[in-house]
Amino acid sequence: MIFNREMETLPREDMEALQLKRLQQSVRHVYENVPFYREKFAEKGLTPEDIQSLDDLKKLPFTVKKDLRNNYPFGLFAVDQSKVVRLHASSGTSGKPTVVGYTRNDIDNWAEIVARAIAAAGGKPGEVLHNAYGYGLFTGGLGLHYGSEKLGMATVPVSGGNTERQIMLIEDFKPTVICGTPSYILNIVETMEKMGKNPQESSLKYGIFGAEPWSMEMRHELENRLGIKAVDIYGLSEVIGPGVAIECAEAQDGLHIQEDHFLVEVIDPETLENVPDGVEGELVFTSLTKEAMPVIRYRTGDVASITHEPCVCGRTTVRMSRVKGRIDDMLIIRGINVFPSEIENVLLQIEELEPHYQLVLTRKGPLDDVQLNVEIDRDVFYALSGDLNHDKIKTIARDIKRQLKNQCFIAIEVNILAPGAIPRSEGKAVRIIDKRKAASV
Ligand code: DLL
Repeated sequence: MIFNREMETLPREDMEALQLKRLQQSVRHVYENVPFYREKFAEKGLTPEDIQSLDDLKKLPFTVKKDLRNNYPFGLFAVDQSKVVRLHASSGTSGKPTVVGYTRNDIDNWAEIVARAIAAAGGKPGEVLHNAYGYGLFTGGLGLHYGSEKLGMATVPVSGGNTERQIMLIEDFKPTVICGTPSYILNIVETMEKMGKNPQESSLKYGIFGAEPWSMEMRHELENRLGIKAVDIYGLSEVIGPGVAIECAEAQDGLHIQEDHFLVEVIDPETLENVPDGVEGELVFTSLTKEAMPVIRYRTGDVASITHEPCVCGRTTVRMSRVKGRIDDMLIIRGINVFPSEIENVLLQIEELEPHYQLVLTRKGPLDDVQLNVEIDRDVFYALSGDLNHDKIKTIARDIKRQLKNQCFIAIEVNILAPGAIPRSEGKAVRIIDKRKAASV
């Protein structure tokens, strides 16, 4: 067998026994090899012997992104540098990036994790996979690449950008699976349509989309326009990269966490206490098999919930809900909390709009102000002879405001722009333009 399906269907007791054994090994590994962890454990009076059950995980300190930055570049590595065969880094908006390292075993495990994920999403050995995630320091491109090869798929390492060429390759190589950020895939679909092609006639059957939040409405949009089944893949560099969790094509209802490699918790970000199944909070992961850079209770900043309910696909692993967004990206509009993905879900239900939007944050006196930029549908735009002051435009803007009020309980200003006015994504979409800092200088 190419990959270990058995691990996805283990009875709970067996999974938990395996997790405990691996947790104890990981804790010992960091305690013995990473001064940062040894010091943090010492502050709490802990040694690896204190981890006798999975519940003891709660005794361990959290790790946050700042810890990675403070130990830049290799301070959290738990193996000698001669054992490290790959480095990745996430860009980071300011200052130094966060760096992660992998041993050969880590790369092999990661490939297996992603191979499983692609198989769960519908990929099959012998078929072609078009990989439009960016190759480079970002984990998306190479992460999907190694998994796809491991599964036995002919992998097209096309990366992001050069969209017309991608479309030619899709026509000629006839992939069944396409991978990329949902926003970039939308860009590909739109470009196909502009070129007079019918995306539904392509060979594609499955999409594996992630690396950014996307709403259910965006899923419907991509599935309908491309004639595929689209599943959500989740991961982050600090924990390994893509493949930490994946939706199955059967249910498309929550992402199966690859629990033999990652232990999940959901915490209340204020109290830092664990919350029960079904309650939203911040995802926290502990790696169970990583050698080069294990993480203990890594706070992801991502908002989701988990469930132990069985899934129709037969996998027994815990599932997480789709990620609503990062805590940092949550907008507070006159006391109401809202994530851009929730706004997206409303916008995509409105027929007269293109599925592109941006939120612009500014400061008005002491208060934050949010404006929503959206694009009018191409056909509507031409029917109105491109007149954005037309009464019909004002009616549409009012409708958007009403829907946002009804469904997200927020009141914000809406600017309707011409088709194509919002920059298209070739990787992770920029949904929030934050002008507040610039304004206060
Ligand atoms: O985005 C890894 C990845 C690549 C995942 C390809 C899926 C596909 P980073 O660049 O470190 O790694 O960014 C990780 O992206 O903490 C989330 O905030 C966000 N994210 C990743 N997947 C999803 C998803 C990769 N499916 C950060 N839904 C994470 C929502 C996601 N957000």
